[in-house]
Amino acid sequence: MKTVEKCGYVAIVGRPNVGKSTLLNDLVGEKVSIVSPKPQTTRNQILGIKTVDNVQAVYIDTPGLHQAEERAMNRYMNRLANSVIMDADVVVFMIEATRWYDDDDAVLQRLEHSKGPVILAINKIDLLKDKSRLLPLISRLSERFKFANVVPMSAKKHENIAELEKVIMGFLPEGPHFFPDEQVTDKDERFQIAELIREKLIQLTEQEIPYSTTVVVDALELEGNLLKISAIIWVEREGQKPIVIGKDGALLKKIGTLARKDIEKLFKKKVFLRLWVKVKNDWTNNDRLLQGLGFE
Ligand SMILES: Nc1nc2c(ncn2[C@@H]2O[C@H](COP(=O)(O)OP(=O)(O)O)[C@@H](O)[C@H]2O)c(=O)[nH]1
Ligand SMILES: [Mg+2]
Repeated sequence: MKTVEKCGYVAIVGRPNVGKSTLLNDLVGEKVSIVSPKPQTTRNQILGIKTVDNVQAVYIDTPGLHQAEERAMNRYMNRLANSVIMDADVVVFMIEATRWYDDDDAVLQRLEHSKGPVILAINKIDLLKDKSRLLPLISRLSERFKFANVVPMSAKKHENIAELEKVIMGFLPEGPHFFPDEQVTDKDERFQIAELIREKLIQLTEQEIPYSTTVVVDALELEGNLLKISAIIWVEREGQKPIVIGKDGALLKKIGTLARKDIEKLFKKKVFLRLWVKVKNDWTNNDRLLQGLGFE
């Protein structure tokens, strides 16, 4: 007898910085979504695919929902997160065990629009000294929404992830797999490379720089086992250029070295990486330019 195939979309939603991308990477076992302590690291919708025997979960890592909508970039990210909540077969609503913000409330309110079951994932329990504090939190939130299940966990410390995965898999509908069983993400090489560079950029710069830069791979060539890459870091203003480059090019060099190591690890190839810094005026506030850079 043939076993029944199951497959479905699982939206991971929550405010910025709660740990969504960390969870996605942990679930699929590869760095498909970049991570940093700064909010708004994830800008695009990224799929992480995990197939276990006859069951395929297609996780959707969304840019965090947040309230400030002035910039075209933020509006775009909120729209994305909204439609994902409505369309997913299962929603994982992620919060932090130790904090509650207005942005968490904003996401909670949108859960009413979900068509599938919503699982409450309480992340970062490694930071919670007194675990008994979880109980009042769970009962307070359960009064506000009928969660299908509640799973306290730590994405970073890999605690209770298997339990969360089991719960999710149990809710997936019957149906054929959407992707080949060995595939782990929907993004192509250029995107993954640009993201790894952007991760280092975000981690190594301060203030507005992480939010006002984007990265585009403009050349990619494989020569034997050597991957030759040329990428452009776009900044918003002329004055940001020397900041990204650093004294005697030191910062740009560091970004390049760290990114190269991650790219080598991901593709299991030797990498030659050249980085350029260029100015594109006010790209985060320009809808047409965003489209040109692949934010559709
Ligand atoms: N202590 C702790 N930190 C975590 C945990 N999960 C994620 N983080 C950290 O929280 C920050 C934001 O994570 P990220 O996955 O980028 O959040 P996102 O904005 O929701 O995608 C990063 O510095 C992570 O290392 C966790 O379980 N425990
Ligand atoms: Mg993220």
